[in-house]
Amino acid sequence: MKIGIISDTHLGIPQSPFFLENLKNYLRALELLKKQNVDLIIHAGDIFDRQVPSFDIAHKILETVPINIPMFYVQGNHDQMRTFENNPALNIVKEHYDLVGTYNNGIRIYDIEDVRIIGIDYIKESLFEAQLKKASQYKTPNTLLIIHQYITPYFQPDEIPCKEQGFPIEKVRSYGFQYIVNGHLHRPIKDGNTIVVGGTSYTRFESIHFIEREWVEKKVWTWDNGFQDITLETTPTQILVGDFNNIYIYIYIWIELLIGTYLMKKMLNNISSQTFT
Ligand SMILES: [Mn+2]
Repeated sequence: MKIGIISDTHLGIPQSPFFLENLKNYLRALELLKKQNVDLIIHAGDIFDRQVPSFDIAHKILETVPINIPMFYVQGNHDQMRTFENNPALNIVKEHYDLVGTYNNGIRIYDIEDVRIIGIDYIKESLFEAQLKKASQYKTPNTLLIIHQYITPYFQPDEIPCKEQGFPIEKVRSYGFQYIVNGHLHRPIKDGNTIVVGGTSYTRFESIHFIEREWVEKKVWTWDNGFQDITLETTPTQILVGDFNNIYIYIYIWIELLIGTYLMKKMLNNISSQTFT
């Protein structure tokens, strides 16, 4: 039994030129995993880019990029959509994909053969340990824990502008899960039985994840009693590096969002999955 793992696809990002590239990378990632004959795909969060996306865009994207493999998904900080009730992101994914796992006490659980998958949706760092504790009550000897958090040392607090300090991986490990999968951070890392999946996408924050502005290699993973990485062939895309303390950057981002959303709607009317093959 083989499981495919992807994360941070940031679909529907309304900023050009990321929108089309991210859609292409998502399709490429799914194709790679299909070739690996995976029985399940784990998505470690941030399937969509906006908490408040245009729903017709979200629907159209998932229609354009279909998969016929069940998906286990935890919600990232981007796709929680806290301004709506009942997590519409989840409902949109459910409508188009075979979304597996059920919530028990706020923890998402799915059993496949002798493997248990436990997912914790993105949560403020101050509340994360309580969720971990809850999740650990459900663990079995062969469990994959899926989270979407700022985890140190993979995350360095000065790396991106953020209010969180970062939660230490040692503390996560102390709860005894056999395998740990973290989304959220876009640079792929393997550290024993822990992986940071890394995003398939380009976003503005990506630039800050660069080491001396080199392109971050994008990866998807498989799990079969251990993690294996597969490099995703991508088209490097020009990224604007912003000074996030500068108010003009925020004005620029908002203008870009408005224009980007308009362009995206126009583009979506003209594309189909054929566009990417
Ligand atoms: Mn995230």
